[in-house]
Amino acid sequence: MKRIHVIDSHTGGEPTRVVTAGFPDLGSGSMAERRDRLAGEHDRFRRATLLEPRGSDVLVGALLCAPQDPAHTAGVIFFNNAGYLGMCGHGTIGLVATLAHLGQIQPGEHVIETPVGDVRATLHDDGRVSVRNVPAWRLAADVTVTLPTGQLVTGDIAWGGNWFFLCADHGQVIAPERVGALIDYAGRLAEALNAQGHRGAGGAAIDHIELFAEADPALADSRSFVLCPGGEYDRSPCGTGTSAKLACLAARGKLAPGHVWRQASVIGSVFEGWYEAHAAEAASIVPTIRGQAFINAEATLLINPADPFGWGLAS
Ligand code: PYC
Repeated sequence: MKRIHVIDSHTGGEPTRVVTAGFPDLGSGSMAERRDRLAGEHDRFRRATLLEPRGSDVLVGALLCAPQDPAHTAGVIFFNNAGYLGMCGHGTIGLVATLAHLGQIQPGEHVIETPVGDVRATLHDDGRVSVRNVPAWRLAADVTVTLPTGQLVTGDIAWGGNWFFLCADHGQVIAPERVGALIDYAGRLAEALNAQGHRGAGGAAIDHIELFAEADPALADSRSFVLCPGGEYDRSPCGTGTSAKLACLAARGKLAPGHVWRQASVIGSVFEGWYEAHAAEAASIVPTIRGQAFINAEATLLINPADPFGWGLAS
């Protein structure tokens, strides 16, 4: 019997399953190198942890790793039902809340290594967590995509730790009762975007779609629906998506450094975000996202070798 120890939390409604023990030893090296080893040699552990029958498509996994630099607090590899994520904002908040729950960290600043770079997470005394993310930038402005219906949608392509297409002229009502329709629509948009040759830097697939609604001043500066790779939507406002949004606002001169932007998710949970100029890269910003996670469960997952679905149902 294999045993995988996990702690579940949610950040603004979006779950994070932190794996604290039970995955294979990935050796040393950067989180990107260890992620590649996990993906190439041990992907069944991702599937067993997140997919049915013991997981669900909405779960995001976070493998807690020893950091490469012993001065850092931890390393992490994020994954979901479809594969691996570069960074994950809500997941980093969940990881920090988990480490605090375990008594492994105290309030203050903690450097966390991710496959796309180090982030600085501050655990506040009230339990909120601020994540100073990897640099974010807008790669392309006003990119037009044609949907199979003939509809033209124009938006920006930006990096916030993952690749995003961000648009507002989609004509969709962004509301929780419409998530099924929004998943379908954003999925078609993602297919069209990639089929029409739009890519992130280095030819990376743009695998997150962010549909913005009209401002809802009583709630936040903006509300959005975010489609993640794997076809599920983010219940949180998406930390990397909010970072990409801040980069686009900064590039358009619509938000000054240090000003707080309140980003709401489709279900109404809110992250605060702001940015600093990037000292070395004028086209980039350094975003910080603040939110809070709550612990839901401490569990041991069991994988019985006799169980035909023990390593997860194919998704
Ligand atoms: O918070 O960055 C995020 C995120 C990415 C995918 C799901 N959540």
